[in-house]
Amino acid sequence: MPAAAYDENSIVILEGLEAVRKRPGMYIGSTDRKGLHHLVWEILDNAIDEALNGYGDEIDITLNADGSCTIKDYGRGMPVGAHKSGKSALEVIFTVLHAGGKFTDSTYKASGGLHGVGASVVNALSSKVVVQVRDGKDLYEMDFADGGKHTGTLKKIGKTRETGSSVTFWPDPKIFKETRFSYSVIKERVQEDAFLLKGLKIRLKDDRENPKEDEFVYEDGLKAFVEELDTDHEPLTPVISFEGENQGMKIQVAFQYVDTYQETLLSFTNMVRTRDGGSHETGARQALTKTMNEYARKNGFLKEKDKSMEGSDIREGLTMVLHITVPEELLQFEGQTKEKLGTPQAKMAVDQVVSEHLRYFLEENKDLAECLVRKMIKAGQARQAAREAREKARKGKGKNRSERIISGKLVHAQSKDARKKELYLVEGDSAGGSAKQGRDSKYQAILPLRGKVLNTEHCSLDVVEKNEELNTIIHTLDAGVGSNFDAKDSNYHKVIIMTDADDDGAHIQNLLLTFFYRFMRPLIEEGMLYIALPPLFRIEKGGHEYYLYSNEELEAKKAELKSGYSISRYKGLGEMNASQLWDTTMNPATRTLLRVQLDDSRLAEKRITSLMGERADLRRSWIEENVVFTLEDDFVKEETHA
Ligand code: 28G
Repeated sequence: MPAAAYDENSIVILEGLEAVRKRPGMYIGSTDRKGLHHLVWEILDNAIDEALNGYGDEIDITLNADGSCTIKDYGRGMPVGAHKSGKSALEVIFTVLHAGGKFTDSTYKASGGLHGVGASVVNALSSKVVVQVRDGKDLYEMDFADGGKHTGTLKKIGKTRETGSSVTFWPDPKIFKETRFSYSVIKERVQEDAFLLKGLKIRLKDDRENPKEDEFVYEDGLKAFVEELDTDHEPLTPVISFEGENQGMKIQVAFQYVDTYQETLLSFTNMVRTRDGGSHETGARQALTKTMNEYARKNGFLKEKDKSMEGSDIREGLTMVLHITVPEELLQFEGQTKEKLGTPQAKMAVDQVVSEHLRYFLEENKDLAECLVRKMIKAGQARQAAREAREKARKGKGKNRSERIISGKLVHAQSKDARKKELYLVEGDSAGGSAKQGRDSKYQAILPLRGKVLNTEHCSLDVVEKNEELNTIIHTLDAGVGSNFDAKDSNYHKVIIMTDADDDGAHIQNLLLTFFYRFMRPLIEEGMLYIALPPLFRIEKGGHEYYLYSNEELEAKKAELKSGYSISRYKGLGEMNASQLWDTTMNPATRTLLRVQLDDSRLAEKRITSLMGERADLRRSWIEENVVFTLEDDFVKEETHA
């Protein structure tokens, strides 16, 4: 090939990678923590693709002490032979921007075999990349530096009997706000991948300050996934699993009923989690409702005059994992984060597969089917009874409905507009007093919490209702509890937990979160639960005062003020007077609230169950971990507040 043509080519390539550096968000979504981990997913996807194609069934991921990440597969090894352009396929993979490599386009995962997409993006956003290829004979190495601006040569550096590829990359600190990989974030994803790809063994190793290792391999796939989700609950049925094909889509389902009233449905499309559900989930729910009702009628559990069972009754206690593989040409995602499957055909396809297999299963397991139907009918009756009781109680109430039930503890807000009203749950009476004086009495109500909040992890609803503290919260919101809770009915559309910024405060937060998570989950799902952030320090200089909310902020302010200041550290809310508390923590114009989010209900559930249980030592470490975790993963700042 003439030199000129080659040069022209390489200019195009450089421009390509430069484009990624100019607008990283286009390719990896963002340059924060999430974007950083996107680099891992890009390389990992390629390794998984090779395994999906049938080459190699193990993958190693290592977080190295020097801050890089290595991913190793045992596939065929990226092709090292010269391409007609003069470059090896390997070099092309790392330097040519693939057209389908845009962030929004994860469709390649469906096709299997479209290798190397994303590797060039990782190269563009890394300060260094080292690639090794093993072909069963020789060990090759090639490296890249500075976002692909420097390309080394492909060298043989040793002998090997293994085959496969490995990629080590150092995320570029000039691009990323944060370059430290999170072991737990990667672990969660990798475990999910292992569940979805039966028999694939993934080893994860942390070689940094705090070395650890995990290995995931599940011969039972989705069935094992459901078992893992349900480890802390009593099963009412075995895990039922099946798969089928419909209109070119492959559908895999596993589910089980356990002894809770919650519903857990995790769905995936082409191995990617669809957090916001979509047409495949709709199809599964539809099939379940239709088939169970059909069975109940046909077998006389529902008489002609009886109303059909509602979907929510049928799904009480259900844990289900659903995985659909959709061909590229049908694939469409919706919603802001593109985590909702839009493909209309998926609804019907899933409905048909689930209905058919479920119908068959029920016929083959009549005793079990009868137990399930009776349980579902009972759930419906309970829902109906609770609804009626609530309605009756409401009719009996005057205009100020909450006043009549609650003890003297609640400090009311004047407004009748629930959408504008906020309920502060405040640790301790003295802070409660300051909050009462400092608040906006029109919209802010105060409920001081005395003593310890009950750990509700292993509590049934009736125990919760007998607990004075929690019962007061339930009646103050007046929106029901458990499966009867309806966030729309809440007397307050913001519930704000306000505790001291210490271990005890964190503990109380956790106990309240456990309660809300288990008994009023829609409050969290609707984004109505918050945590107030009181300041940790106050600095005073020349009559000005500044409130600082973290050690970093404190250091920055100290540096700015240079000298002549005095610092006081707040140990608790009680140390602030009413006006300080208003200024720092309660004034909607200036405060910082953390909105409680279910980052991943599966994880949240497990964390609460396994760590808030009997063992005090575990509970302790959970609290410590959660303080950090809280800020990074589960919470976001309140966007705006009028
Ligand atoms: C370690 C982390 C990430 C990979 C392979 C294997 C092949 C390959 C990769 O080929 C070019 C395009 C389609 C053939 C394919 C090897 C065929 C024969 C491969 C990875 C050439 C890409 N021998 N393993 N790419 N194909 N692993 N792991 O990226 O036509 S990428």
